[in-house]
Amino acid sequence: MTDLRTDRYPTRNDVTIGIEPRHDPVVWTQQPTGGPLSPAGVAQFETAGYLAVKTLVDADVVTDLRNELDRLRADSALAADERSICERDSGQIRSIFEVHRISPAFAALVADPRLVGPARQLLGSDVYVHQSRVNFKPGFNGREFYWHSDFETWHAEDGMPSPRAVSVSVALTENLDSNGSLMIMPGSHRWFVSCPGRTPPDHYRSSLKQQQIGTPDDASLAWLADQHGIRQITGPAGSAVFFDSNCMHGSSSNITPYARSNVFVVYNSVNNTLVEPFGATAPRPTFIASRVFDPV
Ligand code: 6CS
Ligand code: FE
Repeated sequence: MTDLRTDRYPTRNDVTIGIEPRHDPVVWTQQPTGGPLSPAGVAQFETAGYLAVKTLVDADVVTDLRNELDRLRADSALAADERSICERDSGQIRSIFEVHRISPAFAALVADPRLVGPARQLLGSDVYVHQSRVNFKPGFNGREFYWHSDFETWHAEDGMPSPRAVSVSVALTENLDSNGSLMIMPGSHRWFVSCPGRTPPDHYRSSLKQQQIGTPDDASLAWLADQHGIRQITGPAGSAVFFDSNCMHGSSSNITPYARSNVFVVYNSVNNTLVEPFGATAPRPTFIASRVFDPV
């Protein structure tokens, strides 16, 4: 069946790969002062595509979430669940998806006004949880997350129409410049980079371990890095970063003894709910991309 929709962000599937200006706003709110972020914070997010917060979550909540991490990691039934993704070589747990439906502690976190408030403010609407996950990035064996735009994947594989979604990454262990902390190209969110290749069937079974399809070509990455630079986001447990769905970001492998374990919550606007994928034959499972759009 030919897809007659106009695709405003064509990618993969033999489209001409390249870099196009973003066709949508970054900050959707009508009242920049109508929410927990200061006008300066909103402006910084708009310009850089991300906003780092030194202390978003209190130490006692971090302790609870860390204990929860240990409990989830030790749960053998969960290890066999498709929501648990193992590292390609060590077999250690790399990520657990849909933690907000698995764990009451993470369910409370996604509803915490310190996370949801800024998301509603930036997206200018009610929001629902598109995806939640813990990325463990264990010491010694935590493998990289190669450069990518989340929105490119969510558009191609989940049918997300526009980049009207924001991720919050909360550090549950210290994010150092040595243990594979998040790298972002500030300002890259204003460009949409179409990627080469075609989406294989059940792509998530490999992409969540090591993403190859949906990563930009070297020339586009080099151009973006030359234009915008690369910033490393470090901070103590409890620190966080809000970042736009279309930021070019990635993180290196962790060969230090110190795990870099973060929880990621992705809020999507209720005005941007998923349709059919724009660059894949079938939608991904709902533990990766929720198709229940009830506002938080
Ligand atoms: O495919 C996804 O939805 C996931 N993959 C990456 C590398 N980042 C976003 C998300 O966790
Ligand atoms: Fe990502």
